[in-house]
Amino acid sequence: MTDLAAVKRALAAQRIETPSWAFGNSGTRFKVFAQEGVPRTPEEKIADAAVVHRFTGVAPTVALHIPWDKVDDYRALGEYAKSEGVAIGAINTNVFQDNDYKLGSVTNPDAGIRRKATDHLLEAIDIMDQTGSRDLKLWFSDGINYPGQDDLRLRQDRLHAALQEAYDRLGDDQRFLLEYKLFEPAFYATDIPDWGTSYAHCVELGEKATVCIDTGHHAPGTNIEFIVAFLLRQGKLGAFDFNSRFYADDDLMAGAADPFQLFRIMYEIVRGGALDPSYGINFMLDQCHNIEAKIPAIIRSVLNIQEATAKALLVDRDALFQAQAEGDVLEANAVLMDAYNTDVRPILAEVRADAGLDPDPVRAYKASGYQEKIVAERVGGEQAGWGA
Ligand code: LRH
Ligand code: MN
Ligand code: MN
Repeated sequence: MTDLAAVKRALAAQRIETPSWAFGNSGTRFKVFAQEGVPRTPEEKIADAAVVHRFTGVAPTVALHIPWDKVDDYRALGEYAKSEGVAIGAINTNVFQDNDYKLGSVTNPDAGIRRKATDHLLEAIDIMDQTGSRDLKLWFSDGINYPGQDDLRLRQDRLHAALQEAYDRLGDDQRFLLEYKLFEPAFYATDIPDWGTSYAHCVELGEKATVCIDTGHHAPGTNIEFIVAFLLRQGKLGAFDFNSRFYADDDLMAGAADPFQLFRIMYEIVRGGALDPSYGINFMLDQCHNIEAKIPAIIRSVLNIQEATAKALLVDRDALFQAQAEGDVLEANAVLMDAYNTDVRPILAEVRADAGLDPDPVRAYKASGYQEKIVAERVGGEQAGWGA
């Protein structure tokens, strides 16, 4: 039997981090459909993130992407976030939009360009010192398009050297989230293509280096919950970038394409005792809303993750373990599916009501007048960075 009060407590304690870039205009390489009222400054992105937190109660931090969110005074930006009721979360590096990085950033054959890229990582850690951020999220677009273009093994050596230098600069309470991605923009070989490569570099670096799983960064059909279970067992899972995909790195709303997969992932999190913020996993969103309104799409993503989590918490684990131990294949599967097929929206509505929130955050946002206010006040929104 599941303890409903414990389920509600776990849901109330859950935390999800929103990405600053998801509030701005973004698009595909074909077209950016600009929307009215999108943020023009990092402050306005933070203000929108604060609105998501106000309506959901579980999104108190917002990740920044540098230089998309470059400001003169990061301490002041942190203070501003605080005044809005949120805090600055992970700092994301960007070594993928400069002409110098055509042949790679930290794995570039040119030592001068590697220096420039590594300096950016160090600069990001300086920013973390000012914002009080714990997490530095690293994703490298580095790779090659043709066999023979560069030496696969040397590129790993260069990657390690840059990571080690940045790792040595981390403060006591800071850590790496090392993200991987199968392909794009490199098409033949990516330098960190999968969790195994990221994991191996993290092990080589030490305990402050952990893997970040972006759910859109795998080959179709990859069993992501297996990766979650494996990394948790090794103590090397640091974060998620949640989003949905139908084809490649689609960056759609979390839980939109495959809510069952999200449930299976969250079940492994619950099973591993890793849901509570004290465990240290950063549950982030990494999405781009190309045709849908930004703030309600992010609220919807938060709700989808909450629903997957609620279902995972409802799994009768005693019954599941018993069926597994008895080799009762059908019963074990049925126990899991019972939880998945439960309508958890009433439980979440209660959790919100208990926290003094509207049980329906999307509806409450629409009724709040905030969208009309930003459309009226903000003229000439900026692009999130993609395609900028
Ligand atoms: C790369 C990625 C990475 C970047 C973000 C904007 O595809 O997932 O996390 O920082 O997109
Ligand atoms: Mn990502
Ligand atoms: Mn991505």
